[in-house]
Amino acid sequence: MAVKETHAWWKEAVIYQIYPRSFADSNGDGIGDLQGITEHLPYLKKLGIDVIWLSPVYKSPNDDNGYDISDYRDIMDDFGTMEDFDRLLSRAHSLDIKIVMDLVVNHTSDEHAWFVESRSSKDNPYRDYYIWKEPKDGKEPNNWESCFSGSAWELDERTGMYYLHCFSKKQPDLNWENEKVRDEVFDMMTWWCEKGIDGFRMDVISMISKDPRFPDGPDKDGIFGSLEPYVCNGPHVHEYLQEMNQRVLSKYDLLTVGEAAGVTIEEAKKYANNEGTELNMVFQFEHVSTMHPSQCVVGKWTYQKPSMEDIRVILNKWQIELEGKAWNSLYWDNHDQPRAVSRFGNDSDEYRVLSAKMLATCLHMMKGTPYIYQGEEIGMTNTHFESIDDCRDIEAINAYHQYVEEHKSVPEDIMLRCFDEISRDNARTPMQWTSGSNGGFTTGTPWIGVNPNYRKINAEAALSDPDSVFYYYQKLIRLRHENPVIVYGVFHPLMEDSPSVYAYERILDDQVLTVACNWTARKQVCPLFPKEQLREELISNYSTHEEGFLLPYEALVTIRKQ
Ligand code: TEU
Ligand code: CA
Repeated sequence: MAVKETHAWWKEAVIYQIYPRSFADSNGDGIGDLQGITEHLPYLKKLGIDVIWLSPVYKSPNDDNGYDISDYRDIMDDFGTMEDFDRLLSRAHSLDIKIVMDLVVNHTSDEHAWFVESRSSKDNPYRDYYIWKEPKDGKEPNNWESCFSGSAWELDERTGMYYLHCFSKKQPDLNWENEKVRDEVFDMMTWWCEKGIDGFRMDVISMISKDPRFPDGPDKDGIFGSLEPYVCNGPHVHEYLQEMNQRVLSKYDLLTVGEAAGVTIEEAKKYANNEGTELNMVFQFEHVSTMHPSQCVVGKWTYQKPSMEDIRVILNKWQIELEGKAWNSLYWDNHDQPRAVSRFGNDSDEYRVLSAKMLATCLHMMKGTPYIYQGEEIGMTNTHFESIDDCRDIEAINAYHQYVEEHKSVPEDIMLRCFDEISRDNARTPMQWTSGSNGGFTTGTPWIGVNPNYRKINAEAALSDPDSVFYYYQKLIRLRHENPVIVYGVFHPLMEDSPSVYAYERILDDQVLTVACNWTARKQVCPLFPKEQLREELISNYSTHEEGFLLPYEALVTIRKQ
Protein backbone atom coordinates (compact mmCIF):
# COMPACT_ATOMS: atom_id res chain seq x y z
CA MET A 1 0.00 0.00 0.00
CA ALA A 2 1.50 3.37 -0.99
CA VAL A 3 2.34 5.68 1.89
CA LYS A 4 -0.10 8.65 1.86
CA GLU A 5 2.06 11.39 0.39
CA THR A 6 2.19 14.80 2.03
CA HIS A 7 1.26 17.39 -0.57
CA ALA A 8 3.53 20.38 -1.23
CA TRP A 9 3.71 23.16 -3.83
CA TRP A 10 7.25 22.20 -4.79
CA LYS A 11 6.05 18.68 -5.59
CA GLU A 12 3.37 20.04 -7.94
CA ALA A 13 5.51 22.72 -9.59
CA VAL A 14 7.38 22.72 -12.89
CA ILE A 15 10.74 24.49 -12.78
CA TYR A 16 12.43 26.41 -15.64
CA GLN A 17 16.19 26.89 -15.45
CA ILE A 18 17.63 30.12 -16.82
CA TYR A 19 21.36 30.48 -17.55
CA PRO A 20 21.31 34.30 -17.49
CA ARG A 21 24.43 34.78 -19.64
CA SER A 22 22.68 33.11 -22.56
CA PHE A 23 19.00 33.91 -22.07
CA ALA A 24 18.31 37.46 -23.30
CA ASP A 25 20.53 40.53 -23.73
CA SER A 26 18.66 43.81 -23.14
CA ASN A 27 21.52 46.31 -23.58
CA GLY A 28 23.38 45.06 -26.63
CA ASP A 29 26.63 44.06 -24.92
CA GLY A 30 26.28 40.48 -26.19
CA ILE A 31 25.66 39.10 -22.70
CA GLY A 32 22.29 38.08 -21.28
CA ASP A 33 21.13 40.09 -18.28
CA LEU A 34 18.43 40.45 -15.62
CA GLN A 35 16.43 43.02 -17.57
CA GLY A 36 16.39 40.58 -20.49
CA ILE A 37 14.84 37.95 -18.23
CA THR A 38 12.23 40.40 -16.91
CA GLU A 39 11.25 41.29 -20.49
CA HIS A 40 10.61 37.60 -21.25
CA LEU A 41 8.56 36.72 -18.18
CA PRO A 42 5.32 36.79 -20.25
CA TYR A 43 6.84 34.06 -22.48
CA LEU A 44 7.48 31.89 -19.42
CA LYS A 45 4.01 32.63 -18.05
CA LYS A 46 2.55 31.45 -21.36
CA LEU A 47 4.58 28.24 -21.11
CA GLY A 48 2.96 27.72 -17.70
CA ILE A 49 5.99 27.13 -15.49
CA ASP A 50 5.74 27.84 -11.76
CA VAL A 51 9.34 28.51 -10.72
CA ILE A 52 12.49 29.94 -12.30
CA TRP A 53 15.83 28.52 -11.13
CA LEU A 54 18.29 31.31 -11.83
CA SER A 55 21.90 30.19 -12.38
CA PRO A 56 24.24 32.46 -10.37
CA VAL A 57 23.83 36.24 -10.85
CA TYR A 58 26.14 37.32 -7.99
CA LYS A 59 29.34 39.37 -8.45
CA SER A 60 31.90 37.13 -10.14
CA PRO A 61 35.04 37.33 -12.31
CA ASN A 62 33.34 34.68 -14.49
CA ASP A 63 36.15 32.16 -14.47
CA ASP A 64 33.35 29.55 -14.41
CA ASN A 65 30.55 31.82 -15.64
CA GLY A 66 29.34 32.91 -12.24
CA TYR A 67 29.94 29.68 -10.31
CA ASP A 68 32.92 31.54 -8.81
CA ILE A 69 31.40 34.16 -6.54
CA SER A 70 33.30 37.19 -5.24
CA ASP A 71 30.36 38.87 -3.43
CA TYR A 72 27.22 36.93 -2.48
CA ARG A 73 25.25 40.09 -1.73
CA ASP A 74 25.76 41.98 -4.97
CA ILE A 75 24.89 41.44 -8.63
CA MET A 76 27.45 40.68 -11.37
CA ASP A 77 28.12 43.82 -13.44
CA ASP A 78 27.40 41.94 -16.69
CA PHE A 79 23.90 41.11 -15.46
CA GLY A 80 22.88 44.53 -14.09
CA THR A 81 22.17 45.87 -10.59
CA MET A 82 20.41 44.78 -7.41
CA GLU A 83 17.56 47.09 -8.50
CA ASP A 84 17.31 44.99 -11.69
CA PHE A 85 17.13 41.87 -9.53
CA ASP A 86 14.49 43.37 -7.23
CA ARG A 87 12.42 44.33 -10.29
CA LEU A 88 12.72 40.81 -11.73
CA LEU A 89 11.68 39.26 -8.40
CA SER A 90 8.72 41.58 -8.01
CA ARG A 91 7.52 41.14 -11.62
CA ALA A 92 7.89 37.35 -11.38
CA HIS A 93 5.88 37.26 -8.16
CA SER A 94 3.20 39.46 -9.75
CA LEU A 95 2.87 36.73 -12.40
CA ASP A 96 2.77 34.03 -9.69
CA ILE A 97 6.22 32.76 -10.73
CA LYS A 98 8.67 31.97 -7.94
CA ILE A 99 12.43 32.62 -8.10
CA VAL A 100 14.95 30.05 -6.82
CA MET A 101 18.57 31.20 -6.52
CA ASP A 102 21.68 29.15 -7.24
CA LEU A 103 23.60 28.77 -3.96
CA VAL A 104 27.31 28.14 -4.64
CA VAL A 105 28.92 27.61 -1.24
CA ASN A 106 31.21 24.66 -1.71
CA HIS A 107 33.69 27.26 -2.94
CA THR A 108 34.02 30.97 -3.63
CA SER A 109 35.99 32.93 -6.19
CA ASP A 110 39.65 33.52 -5.30
CA GLU A 111 38.69 37.21 -5.60
CA HIS A 112 36.24 36.96 -2.69
CA ALA A 113 37.36 39.15 0.25
CA TRP A 114 37.47 36.08 2.48
CA PHE A 115 40.06 34.38 0.26
CA VAL A 116 42.08 37.56 -0.30
CA GLU A 117 42.41 37.72 3.50
CA SER A 118 42.90 33.97 3.93
CA ARG A 119 45.83 33.76 1.52
CA SER A 120 47.54 36.87 2.94
CA SER A 121 49.12 35.04 5.90
CA LYS A 122 49.03 31.81 7.87
CA ASP A 123 47.69 33.54 10.97
CA ASN A 124 45.04 35.64 9.25
CA PRO A 125 41.62 35.23 10.99
CA TYR A 126 40.20 34.07 7.64
CA ARG A 127 42.95 31.47 7.04
CA ASP A 128 40.70 28.57 8.09
CA TYR A 129 37.82 29.69 5.92
CA TYR A 130 39.56 27.60 3.23
CA ILE A 131 41.48 24.31 3.07
CA TRP A 132 45.24 24.84 3.25
CA LYS A 133 47.84 22.04 3.41
CA GLU A 134 51.64 21.96 3.65
CA PRO A 135 53.44 20.37 0.68
CA LYS A 136 53.99 16.62 0.92
CA ASP A 137 57.51 15.60 -0.18
CA GLY A 138 57.72 19.03 -1.79
CA LYS A 139 54.60 18.44 -3.89
CA GLU A 140 50.82 18.58 -3.77
CA PRO A 141 49.32 17.12 -0.55
CA ASN A 142 47.66 14.27 -2.54
CA ASN A 143 46.90 13.06 -6.07
CA TRP A 144 43.41 14.51 -6.48
CA GLU A 145 42.49 15.78 -9.97
CA SER A 146 40.29 18.85 -10.26
CA CYS A 147 36.97 18.42 -12.08
CA PHE A 148 38.45 20.93 -14.51
CA SER A 149 41.69 18.99 -15.17
CA GLY A 150 45.05 19.35 -13.48
CA SER A 151 45.76 19.05 -9.79
CA ALA A 152 43.04 20.01 -7.28
CA TRP A 153 45.78 21.80 -5.29
CA GLU A 154 47.34 25.19 -6.07
CA LEU A 155 50.57 26.34 -4.45
CA ASP A 156 50.32 29.81 -2.96
CA GLU A 157 53.90 31.19 -3.02
CA ARG A 158 53.28 33.77 -0.31
CA THR A 159 52.83 31.17 2.46
CA GLY A 160 54.32 28.14 0.66
CA MET A 161 51.11 26.13 1.22
CA TYR A 162 48.60 24.57 -1.15
CA TYR A 163 44.89 25.35 -1.18
CA LEU A 164 42.21 22.91 -2.36
CA HIS A 165 40.07 23.67 -5.41
CA CYS A 166 37.86 20.83 -6.64
CA PHE A 167 37.10 22.97 -9.67
CA SER A 168 39.15 25.77 -11.17
CA LYS A 169 42.12 27.27 -9.33
CA LYS A 170 40.03 30.42 -9.07
CA GLN A 171 37.39 28.47 -7.09
CA PRO A 172 39.00 27.67 -3.70
CA ASP A 173 36.94 25.25 -1.58
CA LEU A 174 35.42 26.63 1.63
CA ASN A 175 36.23 24.84 4.88
CA TRP A 176 32.81 23.83 6.20
CA GLU A 177 34.38 22.35 9.33
CA ASN A 178 34.93 25.96 10.41
CA GLU A 179 31.71 27.07 12.09
CA LYS A 180 32.49 30.68 11.16
CA VAL A 181 32.08 29.62 7.50
CA ARG A 182 28.74 28.04 8.30
CA ASP A 183 27.66 31.17 10.16
CA GLU A 184 28.62 33.37 7.19
CA VAL A 185 26.78 31.13 4.72
CA PHE A 186 23.64 30.84 6.83
CA ASP A 187 23.59 34.63 7.40
CA MET A 188 23.87 35.22 3.64
CA MET A 189 21.11 32.70 2.89
CA THR A 190 18.85 34.42 5.44
CA TRP A 191 19.61 37.78 3.79
CA TRP A 192 18.34 36.44 0.45
CA CYS A 193 15.31 34.79 2.04
CA GLU A 194 14.42 38.08 3.69
CA LYS A 195 14.47 39.64 0.21
CA GLY A 196 11.64 37.24 -0.65
CA ILE A 197 13.27 34.60 -2.85
CA ASP A 198 11.59 31.21 -2.97
CA GLY A 199 14.39 28.72 -2.59
CA PHE A 200 17.85 27.50 -3.48
CA ARG A 201 19.47 25.11 -5.94
CA MET A 202 22.61 24.13 -4.07
CA ASP A 203 25.73 23.72 -6.19
CA VAL A 204 27.72 20.52 -5.51
CA ILE A 205 26.29 20.50 -1.99
CA SER A 206 27.29 16.85 -1.58
CA MET A 207 30.95 17.97 -1.65
CA ILE A 208 31.02 20.37 1.32
CA SER A 209 32.38 17.84 3.83
CA LYS A 210 35.76 16.35 2.92
CA ASP A 211 37.42 13.27 4.42
CA PRO A 212 39.74 14.91 7.00
CA ARG A 213 42.57 12.53 6.09
CA PHE A 214 42.74 13.87 2.50
CA PRO A 215 44.08 10.53 1.28
CA ASP A 216 45.18 9.81 -2.29
CA GLY A 217 42.25 8.88 -4.53
CA PRO A 218 41.95 5.82 -6.82
CA ASP A 219 44.26 6.20 -9.79
CA LYS A 220 42.65 7.70 -12.92
CA ASP A 221 45.43 7.91 -15.50
CA GLY A 222 48.74 7.17 -13.80
CA ILE A 223 49.09 10.85 -12.93
CA PHE A 224 46.02 11.89 -10.95
CA GLY A 225 43.58 10.18 -8.61
CA SER A 226 39.82 10.71 -8.21
CA LEU A 227 38.68 13.04 -5.45
CA GLU A 228 35.10 11.76 -5.57
CA PRO A 229 35.32 9.01 -2.87
CA TYR A 230 36.79 11.50 -0.35
CA VAL A 231 34.78 14.60 -1.28
CA CYS A 232 31.26 13.42 -2.14
CA ASN A 233 28.82 12.51 0.63
CA GLY A 234 31.50 13.21 3.26
CA PRO A 235 31.42 12.50 7.01
CA HIS A 236 29.56 15.67 8.13
CA VAL A 237 27.51 16.61 5.06
CA HIS A 238 24.17 15.65 6.61
CA GLU A 239 24.99 17.40 9.90
CA TYR A 240 25.77 20.59 7.98
CA LEU A 241 22.53 20.38 5.97
CA GLN A 242 20.46 19.65 9.08
CA GLU A 243 22.05 22.69 10.71
CA MET A 244 21.29 24.73 7.56
CA ASN A 245 17.70 23.49 7.69
CA GLN A 246 17.28 24.33 11.37
CA ARG A 247 18.94 27.78 11.14
CA VAL A 248 17.56 28.93 7.77
CA LEU A 249 15.47 26.69 5.52
CA SER A 250 12.83 25.69 8.06
CA LYS A 251 12.02 29.35 8.70
CA TYR A 252 10.74 29.96 5.14
CA ASP A 253 8.48 28.26 2.57
CA LEU A 254 11.21 27.27 0.11
CA LEU A 255 12.02 24.87 -2.70
CA THR A 256 15.45 23.38 -2.00
CA VAL A 257 17.26 21.09 -4.45
CA GLY A 258 20.78 19.87 -3.88
CA GLU A 259 23.04 19.24 -6.85
CA ALA A 260 24.55 16.10 -5.41
CA ALA A 261 27.52 14.89 -7.43
CA GLY A 262 28.18 11.26 -6.55
CA VAL A 263 24.86 10.80 -4.73
CA THR A 264 23.50 7.25 -4.36
CA ILE A 265 19.92 6.17 -3.69
CA GLU A 266 20.77 5.52 -0.04
CA GLU A 267 22.35 8.97 0.34
CA ALA A 268 19.41 10.59 -1.48
CA LYS A 269 17.04 9.11 1.11
CA LYS A 270 18.95 11.22 3.66
CA TYR A 271 19.40 14.43 1.61
CA ALA A 272 15.74 14.46 0.47
CA ASN A 273 14.08 12.60 3.34
CA ASN A 274 10.32 12.91 3.82
CA GLU A 275 10.82 14.23 7.35
CA GLY A 276 12.08 17.47 5.80
CA THR A 277 15.19 17.70 7.98
CA GLU A 278 17.53 18.49 5.05
CA LEU A 279 16.41 19.32 1.45
CA ASN A 280 13.27 18.76 -0.66
CA MET A 281 15.09 16.85 -3.42
CA VAL A 282 18.45 16.27 -5.11
CA PHE A 283 19.79 16.14 -8.67
CA GLN A 284 21.39 12.75 -9.20
CA PHE A 285 23.71 12.12 -12.13
CA GLU A 286 23.49 8.41 -12.85
CA HIS A 287 21.13 8.66 -15.86
CA VAL A 288 23.32 11.26 -17.58
CA SER A 289 26.53 9.35 -16.83
CA THR A 290 25.78 5.90 -18.26
CA MET A 291 28.83 5.67 -20.51
CA HIS A 292 31.24 2.86 -19.63
CA PRO A 293 34.93 3.92 -19.51
CA SER A 294 35.47 1.78 -22.63
CA GLN A 295 33.04 4.11 -24.45
CA CYS A 296 34.97 7.21 -23.37
CA VAL A 297 38.09 8.67 -24.94
CA VAL A 298 39.32 10.04 -21.61
CA GLY A 299 37.48 10.86 -18.38
CA LYS A 300 33.86 11.80 -19.17
CA TRP A 301 34.70 12.69 -22.77
CA THR A 302 32.83 10.55 -25.30
CA TYR A 303 31.27 10.90 -28.75
CA GLN A 304 29.16 7.75 -28.38
CA LYS A 305 25.44 7.71 -27.67
CA PRO A 306 23.93 6.36 -24.43
CA SER A 307 21.43 3.50 -24.52
CA MET A 308 17.80 3.91 -23.51
CA GLU A 309 17.97 0.60 -21.67
CA ASP A 310 20.77 1.86 -19.41
CA ILE A 311 18.85 5.08 -18.76
CA ARG A 312 15.63 3.17 -18.05
CA VAL A 313 17.27 0.85 -15.49
CA ILE A 314 18.55 3.89 -13.60
CA LEU A 315 15.44 6.08 -13.74
CA ASN A 316 13.15 3.17 -12.86
CA LYS A 317 15.40 2.35 -9.90
CA TRP A 318 15.18 5.96 -8.62
CA GLN A 319 11.40 6.03 -9.16
CA ILE A 320 10.84 2.79 -7.25
CA GLU A 321 13.45 3.16 -4.47
CA LEU A 322 12.52 6.70 -3.42
CA GLU A 323 8.78 5.89 -3.34
CA GLY A 324 7.41 6.87 0.08
CA LYS A 325 10.92 7.77 1.32
CA ALA A 326 12.14 10.85 -0.59
CA TRP A 327 11.29 13.06 -3.57
CA ASN A 328 12.81 12.87 -7.06
CA SER A 329 13.88 15.67 -9.35
CA LEU A 330 13.42 14.99 -13.07
CA TYR A 331 15.70 16.44 -15.77
CA TRP A 332 17.39 15.71 -19.09
CA ASP A 333 19.07 19.05 -19.48
CA ASN A 334 20.83 21.81 -17.62
CA HIS A 335 23.74 24.21 -18.22
CA ASP A 336 26.23 21.38 -17.68
CA GLN A 337 24.65 18.89 -20.06
CA PRO A 338 24.36 18.60 -23.84
CA ARG A 339 20.96 19.32 -25.44
CA ALA A 340 18.56 16.47 -24.71
CA VAL A 341 17.16 16.09 -28.23
CA SER A 342 20.71 15.70 -29.58
CA ARG A 343 22.00 13.47 -26.79
CA PHE A 344 19.00 11.21 -26.19
CA GLY A 345 16.68 11.88 -29.15
CA ASN A 346 17.19 12.51 -32.85
CA ASP A 347 17.97 16.08 -33.92
CA SER A 348 17.59 15.40 -37.66
CA ASP A 349 15.08 17.57 -39.52
CA GLU A 350 12.81 14.54 -39.84
CA TYR A 351 12.65 13.54 -36.18
CA ARG A 352 13.75 16.51 -34.03
CA VAL A 353 10.25 17.69 -33.07
CA LEU A 354 8.82 14.19 -32.63
CA SER A 355 11.71 12.96 -30.50
CA ALA A 356 11.84 16.16 -28.41
CA LYS A 357 8.15 15.66 -27.58
CA MET A 358 8.75 11.97 -26.86
CA LEU A 359 11.59 12.73 -24.43
CA ALA A 360 9.48 15.39 -22.72
CA THR A 361 6.63 12.93 -22.29
CA CYS A 362 8.90 10.19 -20.97
CA LEU A 363 10.28 12.48 -18.27
CA HIS A 364 7.31 14.67 -17.36
CA MET A 365 4.92 11.79 -16.69
CA MET A 366 7.28 10.37 -14.04
CA LYS A 367 7.06 10.97 -10.29
CA GLY A 368 9.10 13.96 -9.12
CA THR A 369 9.55 17.66 -9.84
CA PRO A 370 10.40 18.25 -13.52
CA TYR A 371 13.02 20.81 -14.63
CA ILE A 372 13.00 22.39 -18.10
CA TYR A 373 16.27 23.98 -19.25
CA GLN A 374 16.05 27.15 -21.35
CA GLY A 375 15.56 26.22 -25.03
CA GLU A 376 14.53 22.63 -24.29
CA GLU A 377 10.91 23.76 -24.71
CA ILE A 378 11.57 24.67 -28.35
CA GLY A 379 13.77 21.66 -29.13
CA MET A 380 17.10 23.50 -29.31
CA THR A 381 19.95 21.22 -30.37
CA ASN A 382 23.68 20.79 -29.82
CA THR A 383 25.90 22.99 -31.90
CA HIS A 384 29.24 22.32 -33.70
CA PHE A 385 32.68 23.37 -32.47
CA GLU A 386 34.97 23.92 -35.46
CA SER A 387 37.94 24.61 -33.21
CA ILE A 388 38.81 25.24 -29.55
CA ASP A 389 38.29 28.94 -30.34
CA ASP A 390 34.54 28.26 -30.51
CA CYS A 391 34.57 26.97 -26.91
CA ARG A 392 34.00 29.13 -23.83
CA ASP A 393 33.62 26.57 -21.05
CA ILE A 394 36.61 26.24 -18.71
CA GLU A 395 35.89 22.51 -18.32
CA ALA A 396 36.33 21.87 -22.06
CA ILE A 397 39.15 24.36 -22.57
CA ASN A 398 41.20 22.89 -19.70
CA ALA A 399 40.55 19.35 -20.93
CA TYR A 400 41.69 20.35 -24.44
CA HIS A 401 44.92 21.89 -23.11
CA GLN A 402 45.59 18.90 -20.88
CA TYR A 403 44.81 16.02 -23.24
CA VAL A 404 45.42 17.49 -26.72
CA GLU A 405 48.26 19.92 -26.09
CA GLU A 406 50.04 18.78 -22.92
CA HIS A 407 49.64 14.99 -22.65
CA LYS A 408 49.06 14.66 -26.40
CA SER A 409 46.94 11.63 -25.50
CA VAL A 410 43.88 12.69 -27.54
CA PRO A 411 43.95 13.91 -31.18
CA GLU A 412 42.38 17.34 -31.68
CA ASP A 413 39.63 16.07 -34.02
CA ILE A 414 38.58 13.41 -31.50
CA MET A 415 38.46 15.92 -28.65
CA LEU A 416 36.32 18.25 -30.80
CA ARG A 417 34.02 15.32 -31.68
CA CYS A 418 33.52 14.78 -27.95
CA PHE A 419 32.81 18.49 -27.49
CA ASP A 420 30.15 18.32 -30.23
CA GLU A 421 28.53 15.43 -28.35
CA ILE A 422 28.70 16.46 -24.70
CA SER A 423 30.43 19.79 -24.09
CA ARG A 424 28.60 22.05 -21.62
CA ASP A 425 28.80 24.85 -24.19
CA ASN A 426 26.08 23.04 -26.18
CA ALA A 427 23.63 24.19 -23.51
CA ARG A 428 25.14 27.68 -23.32
CA THR A 429 24.67 28.88 -26.89
CA PRO A 430 22.22 31.80 -26.78
CA MET A 431 18.49 31.23 -26.46
CA GLN A 432 17.01 31.42 -29.95
CA TRP A 433 14.14 33.94 -29.86
CA THR A 434 13.66 34.83 -33.54
CA SER A 435 14.99 34.10 -37.04
CA GLY A 436 16.59 37.57 -37.01
CA SER A 437 20.29 38.32 -36.43
CA ASN A 438 21.83 36.42 -33.53
CA GLY A 439 18.49 34.66 -33.08
CA GLY A 440 17.11 37.78 -31.43
CA PHE A 441 19.37 37.16 -28.42
CA THR A 442 21.42 40.34 -28.79
CA THR A 443 21.91 43.34 -31.05
CA GLY A 444 25.61 43.15 -30.18
CA THR A 445 28.24 40.44 -30.63
CA PRO A 446 27.19 37.38 -28.60
CA TRP A 447 29.70 36.17 -26.00
CA ILE A 448 29.39 32.69 -27.56
CA GLY A 449 28.31 31.74 -31.08
CA VAL A 450 24.57 31.37 -31.74
CA ASN A 451 23.65 27.92 -33.08
CA PRO A 452 23.35 28.47 -36.87
CA ASN A 453 19.99 26.63 -36.87
CA TYR A 454 18.37 29.62 -35.13
CA ARG A 455 16.71 30.65 -38.40
CA LYS A 456 14.59 27.46 -38.21
CA ILE A 457 14.54 26.78 -34.46
CA ASN A 458 13.38 29.80 -32.44
CA ALA A 459 10.67 30.80 -29.97
CA GLU A 460 8.87 33.07 -32.45
CA ALA A 461 8.44 30.20 -34.92
CA ALA A 462 7.37 27.89 -32.09
CA LEU A 463 4.72 30.31 -30.83
CA SER A 464 3.17 30.56 -34.30
CA ASP A 465 3.05 26.76 -34.79
CA PRO A 466 0.29 24.95 -32.84
CA ASP A 467 2.20 21.67 -33.28
CA SER A 468 5.48 23.04 -31.91
CA VAL A 469 7.48 21.55 -29.07
CA PHE A 470 6.56 24.68 -27.07
CA TYR A 471 2.83 23.98 -27.06
CA TYR A 472 3.52 20.32 -26.30
CA TYR A 473 5.47 21.32 -23.17
CA GLN A 474 2.70 23.79 -22.34
CA LYS A 475 0.20 20.90 -22.44
CA LEU A 476 2.45 18.59 -20.35
CA ILE A 477 2.71 21.32 -17.70
CA ARG A 478 -1.05 21.88 -17.74
CA LEU A 479 -1.70 18.12 -17.43
CA ARG A 480 0.57 17.99 -14.36
CA HIS A 481 -1.34 20.89 -12.82
CA GLU A 482 -4.70 19.22 -13.51
CA ASN A 483 -4.03 15.54 -12.74
CA PRO A 484 -2.90 14.55 -9.21
CA VAL A 485 -2.05 11.07 -10.55
CA ILE A 486 0.85 12.65 -12.48
CA VAL A 487 2.23 14.25 -9.31
CA TYR A 488 1.37 11.65 -6.67
CA GLY A 489 0.66 8.36 -8.51
CA VAL A 490 2.90 5.40 -7.67
CA PHE A 491 5.30 4.44 -10.49
CA HIS A 492 5.16 0.93 -11.98
CA PRO A 493 7.52 -0.06 -14.83
CA LEU A 494 6.11 -1.79 -17.95
CA MET A 495 7.77 -3.54 -20.92
CA GLU A 496 11.13 -3.57 -19.07
CA ASP A 497 12.58 -5.99 -21.65
CA SER A 498 11.84 -3.85 -24.67
CA PRO A 499 15.03 -2.44 -26.23
CA SER A 500 13.01 0.33 -27.90
CA VAL A 501 9.94 1.27 -25.88
CA TYR A 502 10.16 2.96 -22.48
CA ALA A 503 6.79 2.37 -20.76
CA TYR A 504 5.37 2.68 -17.29
CA GLU A 505 2.16 3.39 -15.46
CA ARG A 506 1.25 5.63 -12.56
CA ILE A 507 -1.50 4.66 -10.14
CA LEU A 508 -3.38 6.86 -7.71
CA ASP A 509 -6.57 5.55 -6.09
CA ASP A 510 -8.60 4.14 -9.01
CA GLN A 511 -6.77 6.08 -11.75
CA VAL A 512 -4.21 4.44 -14.02
CA LEU A 513 -1.98 6.56 -16.23
CA THR A 514 -0.26 4.54 -18.97
CA VAL A 515 2.83 6.01 -20.65
CA ALA A 516 4.65 4.52 -23.63
CA CYS A 517 7.53 6.10 -25.56
CA ASN A 518 9.25 4.74 -28.66
CA TRP A 519 12.89 5.86 -28.46
CA THR A 520 13.65 4.73 -32.03
CA ALA A 521 13.05 5.83 -35.62
CA ARG A 522 11.33 2.52 -36.36
CA LYS A 523 7.76 1.31 -35.74
CA GLN A 524 7.73 -0.88 -32.61
CA VAL A 525 5.29 -3.35 -31.06
CA CYS A 526 3.42 -1.98 -28.04
CA PRO A 527 0.41 -3.94 -26.72
CA LEU A 528 -0.40 -1.52 -23.90
CA PHE A 529 -3.42 0.23 -25.41
CA PRO A 530 -5.95 -2.48 -26.38
CA LYS A 531 -9.03 -1.02 -28.08
CA GLU A 532 -11.43 -2.94 -25.81
CA GLN A 533 -10.06 -1.20 -22.70
CA LEU A 534 -11.93 2.07 -22.07
CA ARG A 535 -9.39 4.89 -21.71
CA GLU A 536 -8.95 8.59 -22.47
CA GLU A 537 -5.94 9.85 -24.40
CA LEU A 538 -4.24 12.64 -22.39
CA ILE A 539 -1.43 13.51 -24.80
CA SER A 540 0.40 12.16 -27.84
CA ASN A 541 2.88 13.49 -30.39
CA TYR A 542 0.85 11.85 -33.20
CA SER A 543 -2.71 12.61 -34.29
CA THR A 544 -3.49 8.92 -34.75
CA HIS A 545 -2.47 5.69 -33.00
CA GLU A 546 -2.19 2.23 -34.57
CA GLU A 547 -3.33 -0.36 -32.02
CA GLY A 548 -0.53 -2.71 -31.02
CA PHE A 549 2.27 -0.46 -32.25
CA LEU A 550 4.12 2.78 -31.67
CA LEU A 551 5.24 4.76 -34.72
CA PRO A 552 8.78 6.30 -34.84
CA TYR A 553 9.38 8.32 -31.65
CA GLU A 554 5.67 8.03 -30.79
CA ALA A 555 4.74 8.96 -27.22
CA LEU A 556 1.26 8.16 -25.92
CA VAL A 557 -0.30 8.79 -22.52
CA THR A 558 -3.75 7.53 -21.56
CA ILE A 559 -5.77 7.51 -18.36
CA ARG A 560 -8.33 4.95 -17.27
CA LYS A 561 -10.14 3.69 -14.21
CA GLN A 562 -8.72 0.47 -12.79
O1 TEU B 1 28.57 21.33 -11.39
C1 TEU B 1 29.22 20.34 -10.62
C2 TEU B 1 29.42 19.17 -11.39
O2 TEU B 1 29.18 18.09 -10.96
C3 TEU B 1 29.92 19.42 -12.75
O3 TEU B 1 31.34 19.36 -12.65
C4 TEU B 1 29.38 18.39 -13.64
O4 TEU B 1 29.55 17.12 -13.03
C5 TEU B 1 30.17 18.42 -14.88
O5 TEU B 1 30.16 19.72 -15.34
C6 TEU B 1 29.49 17.49 -15.88
O6 TEU B 1 30.44 17.27 -16.90
C7 TEU B 1 28.31 22.51 -10.67
C8 TEU B 1 27.75 23.54 -11.62
O7 TEU B 1 26.51 23.07 -12.14
C9 TEU B 1 28.76 23.74 -12.72
O8 TEU B 1 28.25 24.63 -13.74
C10 TEU B 1 30.00 24.34 -12.10
O9 TEU B 1 31.00 24.44 -13.11
C11 TEU B 1 30.53 23.47 -10.95
O10 TEU B 1 29.52 23.00 -10.09
C12 TEU B 1 31.46 24.29 -10.08
O11 TEU B 1 30.69 25.27 -9.42
CA1 CA C 1 23.47 42.46 -21.62
